[in-house]
Amino acid sequence: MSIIDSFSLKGEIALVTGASHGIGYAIAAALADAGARIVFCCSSEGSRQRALDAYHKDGIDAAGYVCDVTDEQSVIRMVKDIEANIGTVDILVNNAACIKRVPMHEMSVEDWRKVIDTDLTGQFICAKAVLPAMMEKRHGKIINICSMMSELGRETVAAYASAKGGLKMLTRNIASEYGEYNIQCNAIGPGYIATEQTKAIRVDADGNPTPFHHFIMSKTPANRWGTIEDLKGPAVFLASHASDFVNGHILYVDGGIIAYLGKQPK
Ligand code: GCO
Repeated sequence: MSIIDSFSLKGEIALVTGASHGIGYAIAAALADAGARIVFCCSSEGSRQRALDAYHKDGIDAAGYVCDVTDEQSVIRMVKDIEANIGTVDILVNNAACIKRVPMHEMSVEDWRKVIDTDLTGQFICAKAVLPAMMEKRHGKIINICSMMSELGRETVAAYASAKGGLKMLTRNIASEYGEYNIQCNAIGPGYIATEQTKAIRVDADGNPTPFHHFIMSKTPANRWGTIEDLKGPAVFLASHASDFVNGHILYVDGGIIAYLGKQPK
């Protein structure tokens, strides 16, 4: 197989959760660009329709489902419908997530549980639903979307960081338990990416850079926020045969922030 062919996803079916916009959409578009058939799920019929329009406008023949990844029966129904009407899932990208930025001592248990359920339990449910067919086929790629918060904490994101830290270990455990079935489970750990999810900490009400923006610039060797484009190549790599011997790896796409102590004061 040529090195370029090893990155091809022709003939593969990819399920990307939370892929109506943002990082999930960008990763789905990249996998489609590499040849995969895209199936996505999102949280409402409205976002499904808007996403279908966007995918079709981008020339991507995607199928979309409304699915609550924290509801196992909803996920099982979706995966069974995909298997019956499209085919078995070769690639699962566990992207669906939420964040609630609240000082931990003020966070309600309900909000804590919502974040853990969506950002960790949902990934377990989706992986569990696609694993049997992958085991049968002795082929599968599971890509969890972790975070630099899988490694580092900061104020107000206790639930999110705990979920993303747990997702790092779920990634390693799936890799350990299912590697013998030729299933590789890895993760992408985005750094600070300019998306809707980070807008509130990036720009103030007047559209000016926040103090947090300048702080992140001082902590990121690349001296910029990442873009969703920066995540596309790593996603195709981890979804393709090019990574068949990469398993249990968290690939940080973070401009170097985790490696860096921070810019020294002049
Ligand atoms: C925050 C940010 C981060 C990033 C991303 C980093 O509040 O610190 O939202 O969590 O979104 O998850 O990997």
